[in-house]
Amino acid sequence: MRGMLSPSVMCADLLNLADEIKKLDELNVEYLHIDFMDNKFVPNITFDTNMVKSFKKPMKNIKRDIHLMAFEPMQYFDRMEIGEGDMVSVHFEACENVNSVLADIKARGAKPCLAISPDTPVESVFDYLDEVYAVLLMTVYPGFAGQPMAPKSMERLEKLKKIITDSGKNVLIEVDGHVSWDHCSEMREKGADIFVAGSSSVYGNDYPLDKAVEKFYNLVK
Ligand code: S6P
Ligand code: MG
Repeated sequence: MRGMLSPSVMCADLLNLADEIKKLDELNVEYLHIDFMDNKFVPNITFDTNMVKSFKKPMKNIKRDIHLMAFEPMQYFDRMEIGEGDMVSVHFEACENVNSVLADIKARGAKPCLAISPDTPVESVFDYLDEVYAVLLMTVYPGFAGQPMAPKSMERLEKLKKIITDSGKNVLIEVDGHVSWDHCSEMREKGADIFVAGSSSVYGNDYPLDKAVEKFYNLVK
C-alpha cells in the first residue's frame, strides 16, 4: 500500500477552501486533515463544527480526516455529522473514557483513531489496538502549524511501529506535525502510513499544489 496523504486544511488558502478541496480531490488525495480545537485542550481555535460539516460539500472521493484537539470530543460528533468514510482522531489525553469515544465513532460508521501528544508514552495506545484503525502520532505539540519537530519523534515512531507489529494487529500509523520534505521519507521507512502535510511540505509555497502532491507521493512510496 502506498503512503497516504492528508493535507492539513488549516495551512491551505483559507479564503478559497472549496477550490482547495476540489483540487485535492481531483489529484486523488486520500484525506483532508481537519484540525478542530476547543481553546482548552490546546490554546487555539481553527474551525467550528459547522465548518467541519461544510467541508463535506465540495468532496467527491477525498475523505475527511478529523483531528479533534478537544476535551470530551464526543459532544461535537453530531454537529460535525460524523459518519461513513470519515477518519476521526481523538486524543488519549482528552477523554475520560477512551473506549466509549472510540466505540461511538465506530458506531457512526467512521474509522476510530487515537492521537497521542509528544509527551505521552507511546505504550499508552497498547490497550486500544483492537479498537482503532490508526494511531495518530503527534510529532509537534498540538495547537499550531509551522512548528519544529518535537524531540524524540523519530524514536517514538519506531517504538510505536514495533508495538503494533509485535501485537500482530492491523493498525496504521498517521504522523502529524512538521512532516517536512526532509523528514517524510524517513518517517515512511520507520513505519508511517498516513502523512499530514502542511506548511513544511505541500503548503510551503515552493511548488504548485499538483507538483507538491506528486513530489510528496514519490517521497513516501
Ligand atoms: C497541529 C495540527 C497539525 C498541523 C500540521 C501542519 O496542532 O494538529 O495537523 O496542521 O502540523 O503542518 P506543519 O508542516 O506546518 O507542521
Ligand atoms: Mg492535526
